[in-house]
Amino acid sequence: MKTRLITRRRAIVTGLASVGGLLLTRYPKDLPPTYGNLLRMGDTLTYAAHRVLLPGQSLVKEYSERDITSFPATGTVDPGVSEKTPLGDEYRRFHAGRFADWRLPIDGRVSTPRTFSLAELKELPSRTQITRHTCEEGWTAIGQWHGVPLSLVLDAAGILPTARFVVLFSYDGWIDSIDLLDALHPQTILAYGMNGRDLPIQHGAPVRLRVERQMGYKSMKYLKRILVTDKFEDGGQNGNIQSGWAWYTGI
Ligand SMILES: Nc1nc2c(c(=O)[nH]1)N[C@H]1C(S)=C(S)[C@@H](COP(=O)(O)O)O[C@H]1N2
Ligand SMILES: [Mo]
Repeated sequence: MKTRLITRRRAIVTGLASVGGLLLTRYPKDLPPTYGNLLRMGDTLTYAAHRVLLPGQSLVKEYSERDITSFPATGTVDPGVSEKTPLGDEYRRFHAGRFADWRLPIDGRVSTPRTFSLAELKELPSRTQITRHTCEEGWTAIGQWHGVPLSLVLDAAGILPTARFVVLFSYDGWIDSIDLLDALHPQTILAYGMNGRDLPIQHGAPVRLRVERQMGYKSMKYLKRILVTDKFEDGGQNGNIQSGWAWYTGI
């Protein structure tokens, strides 16, 4: 029984490896950075399928105002209360000052590492989009998001040609990353507004990421820092994929 199980598992693994191999030979650039990690095979399949099937910058569906639904808040709903850490204290101070002192650093593989205040982000050209959010817990909701395209912020910092990933850090200690194709996607925005108002605390104030072609948990709330890298970093202990989340969850 045991041997059969192992054999069958090995057959599945070999099968999937050859799918990976096929994609590797045909689409060498279409593999996720987690490729080769057996526990992350899902990444390889969804990432490769997306990269092969979707034109690079295809847009997700956008809705109209009458489609907007109620929107639950999940995970952290206030880092100032839930995070008993120096980060939580810092967040609480920013919150008390209506985020006037909050700064978003952007560093790493950029020619001009810099920070943005909320006011500075608001001065950049903005985008408004009404999209459907899909949570891995099984609910979806439609909301309107307003903010600055991440591509403009990356441009402003002078992204270097070797850059490949954008790592996001948050005030509740989450660390996650997206690749440049998602980072430069026109609907990937740093949102500071929701449904026509300032982004509420429970939805990620003062600024959250919206990355619309992936599951909801990739849309990091409570942004603290943006790091541009030329190689994949999993974020260590606080990295989302360390806690068992797939790195790529295209929808
Ligand atoms: N920093 C941070 N980002 C986060 C979360 C979180 O707990 N902390 N939750 C994630 C999950 S699982 C989802 S579904 C969405 C929820 O966004 P919402 O609370 O605005 O509905 O944010 C994602 N981004
Ligand atoms: Mo979620």
